[in-house]
Amino acid sequence: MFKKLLIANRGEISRRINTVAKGMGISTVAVYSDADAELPFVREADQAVRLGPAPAKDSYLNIPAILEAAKSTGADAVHPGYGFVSENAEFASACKAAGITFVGPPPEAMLRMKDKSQARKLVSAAGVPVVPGTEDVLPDANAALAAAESIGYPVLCKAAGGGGGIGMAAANNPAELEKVFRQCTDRAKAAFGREGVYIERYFPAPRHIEVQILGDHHGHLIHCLERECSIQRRHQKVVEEAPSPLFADGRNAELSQKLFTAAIAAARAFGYANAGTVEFLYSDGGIYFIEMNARLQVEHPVTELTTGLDLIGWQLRIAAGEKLTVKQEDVKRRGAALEFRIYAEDPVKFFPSPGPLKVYQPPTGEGVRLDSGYAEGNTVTPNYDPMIAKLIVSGATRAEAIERSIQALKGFRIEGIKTNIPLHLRILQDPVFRAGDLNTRFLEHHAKP
Ligand code: MV4
Repeated sequence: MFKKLLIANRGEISRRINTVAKGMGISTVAVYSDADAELPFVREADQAVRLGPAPAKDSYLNIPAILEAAKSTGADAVHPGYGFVSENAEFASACKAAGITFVGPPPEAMLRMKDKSQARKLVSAAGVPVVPGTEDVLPDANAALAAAESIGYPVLCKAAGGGGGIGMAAANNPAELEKVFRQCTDRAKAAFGREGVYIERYFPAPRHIEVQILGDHHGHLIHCLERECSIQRRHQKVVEEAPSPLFADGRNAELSQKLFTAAIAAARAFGYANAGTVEFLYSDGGIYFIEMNARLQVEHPVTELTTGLDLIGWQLRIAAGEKLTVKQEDVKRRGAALEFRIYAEDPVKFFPSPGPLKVYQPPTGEGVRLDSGYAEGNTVTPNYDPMIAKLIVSGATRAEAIERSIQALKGFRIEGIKTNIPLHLRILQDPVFRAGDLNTRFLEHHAKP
């Protein structure tokens, strides 16, 4: 096992990785920017190294500074967390070249997943259902128009270099497609430096369901069931849960098996190892691969609480070359869990709300876990993502987890900044949410003040 782990991240995930690593006898190094010097993750690690000024490009995205911190402290491994350098194949390769283990998938697998059009082609060849669409990026608008005739309208134009919804645009007819194709190409070029665009059949209100994967470097690969992440706003997830209400109580068992089989086949096609997530859309009774993420996801705790697996612990053991000793048949669901992302933002207008946490008293209770990046007295700065904590609540059933969640959210005292806790309470009171009838447009129509 590693002797010293550098955690190349901040906030709640840095703290969580620190706790797990120390529990395995690994000593830890935090890295931080000037904006974060006072936060708990900095003082809780065994050592802490300043990366640079507040802007992410100077600190948490500053690859030379991170590598230097790892070398100067003698770290033998780096855990990137999520976001920042977590899906950067060049960073993973640079770690390897410096003799430091990157806790994540092989850089080659990361590169295979990066181009969304190539990823589609690769998994489709492996028998994974993908959204009907083009095999490759399209040379021009005429090629798009021709392809759309066989796919059928509406279609969605996506940037191959994109992901996470950046640069997508839908078209209902040929005239719109011509316009949207140019827009999407221009945006792809500006955002990703590459103009490749492809089209898919557009599902107007799908569910977003993803499958957790764990694989070791000895060929053993398992799935750890699914999470539903349909409750989001502008591609920012708000509430996630396991199981998906679509599959709760043994419903749609055949479809869920199809989903898990597809996820494993996709991960194998990428040559995946370590923890990863395969994302699918569900629409009209079918599941369709959209992309695979080469990182531990923000919402991994709902999987931990419902399977009993320690995902970060397995990431570290797998990265150290150990065998994944969990068999597929050992992965069983116990109960249900919901995760609420607590954002420093206005709960009605969604404006950011940085400021001092004058009062910060998290709730406790049966089945309540809080992964928080902040403590009372800290200041939330506008430099990074507005997520300050994740409240994860489990119960024997979804209904029990929902009731416990309402209690916990009502008991969460925060003064000094605005948070989206009132939004979470509105979601939990919504009859459509309670019925588990979710899709990615839920917040456009429900949980209104
Ligand atoms: C789609 C789609 C509808 N039809 N693809 C957005 C993020 C990116 N990973 C893929 N996304 C979507 N792809 C087709 N063919 C709708 C979305 C989408 C979405 C997907 C998952 C979670 C939230 C979403 C919010 C809006 C749109």
